[in-house]
Amino acid sequence: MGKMLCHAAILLFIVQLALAASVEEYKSYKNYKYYEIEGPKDDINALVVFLQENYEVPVFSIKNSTLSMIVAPELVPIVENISNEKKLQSKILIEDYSEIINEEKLKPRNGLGFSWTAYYDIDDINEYLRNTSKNYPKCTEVIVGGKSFEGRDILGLRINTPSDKKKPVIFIESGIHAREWITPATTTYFINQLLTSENPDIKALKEEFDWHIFPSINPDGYHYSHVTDRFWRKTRSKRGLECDGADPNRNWDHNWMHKGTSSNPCAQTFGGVKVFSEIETKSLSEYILKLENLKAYIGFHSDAQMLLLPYSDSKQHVDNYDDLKRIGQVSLDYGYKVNQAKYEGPATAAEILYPASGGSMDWVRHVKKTRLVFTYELRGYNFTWPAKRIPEQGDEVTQMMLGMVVEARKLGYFD
Ligand code: 0X9
Ligand code: ZN
Repeated sequence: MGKMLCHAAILLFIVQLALAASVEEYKSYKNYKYYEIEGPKDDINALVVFLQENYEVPVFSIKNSTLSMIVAPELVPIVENISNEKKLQSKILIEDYSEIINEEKLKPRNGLGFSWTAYYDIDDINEYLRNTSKNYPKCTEVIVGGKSFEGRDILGLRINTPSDKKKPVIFIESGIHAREWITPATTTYFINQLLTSENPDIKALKEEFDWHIFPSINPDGYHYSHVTDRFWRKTRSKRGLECDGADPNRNWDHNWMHKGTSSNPCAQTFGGVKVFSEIETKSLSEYILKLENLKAYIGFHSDAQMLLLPYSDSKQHVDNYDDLKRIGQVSLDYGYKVNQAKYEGPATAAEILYPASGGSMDWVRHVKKTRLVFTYELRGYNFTWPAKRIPEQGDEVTQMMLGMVVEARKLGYFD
């Protein structure tokens, strides 16, 4: 008996150790610097390749030969040395990035329920969807778009006001990239607008379509970006000792692994071990395949401030490119009127961003043959955006959806 108890105690100790090791600490990004570096294209590219191959750079982007990135304090001497050697113009714009991250953090709930002046983790978003379906039982229902690796349901809200007619379906995919927090926030804002706005145009927008809206289709990654690493992008799938996760916007079964994607499991754009290796993309694709009368598929990302058209890995234009360009331009014009924020495009990602294969939009267009597919890259600063300014983008996106529908209808896409 004594021996058994002793074994049990040892076992308990081992389990506790394992649990302690598996709880990852919150990554504060204390003293991480935000850099902008200008110089000849080749030198800039060489710097990015060198840093990426040898160190961890959580966020970087290159626009008009300016490199923006967030780097760890211990990397500063290395970046400075290379910049001096190559005569690159480097400046630190933010000395401590943790201040930006903390500013964005959850506010206390104050018993006021869900709002659009704070960012909420996945459980709160799902609770909002469930509560909303209870508050609007006649025209809404909670829908399950699929499953996540950690066993969460991918929840969405269907808004379909009762009618004798079969309505065109519009699908909204949001939050495929975990760290793009503004996308779930504007998506729930848009849901709220559809359900509560007194504006006759928005009321018509609600009534004339069968909306399937998913604020966060990568719920594990989104949760991880709240509790552990603000700049997490991928899913949270695990493959033994390999780096966790895969990029869910490189994992769909269209031209998988062709361009703008990596076979290195630690890379931000890791395409997965095979097509649809991620349960999130596989199960959501099955949901989409079953949808009848799907007329438009909209994806929300941040923060390139662009409107992207299919296909993402080619500069070749689809047969209805001119229509998509016209519809997209009207959508952007509607959005512009709200805050005078200018978006690039509409154009293919290969033309104005970078070529990237295996994305959801391309798969929907190619496999499901949906004629209207758009990816909106919303606004932001290195994937952050002040919580108090969520309504600004929420109103912009609402008008963009209205403009898209108005012009697409004119061109006969919902007949
Ligand atoms: O790289 C991406 O997946 C998107 N940019 S982001 O900075 N939000 O990660 C661009 C998506 C373009 N569309 C597809 N690749 N389908
Ligand atoms: Zn994205």
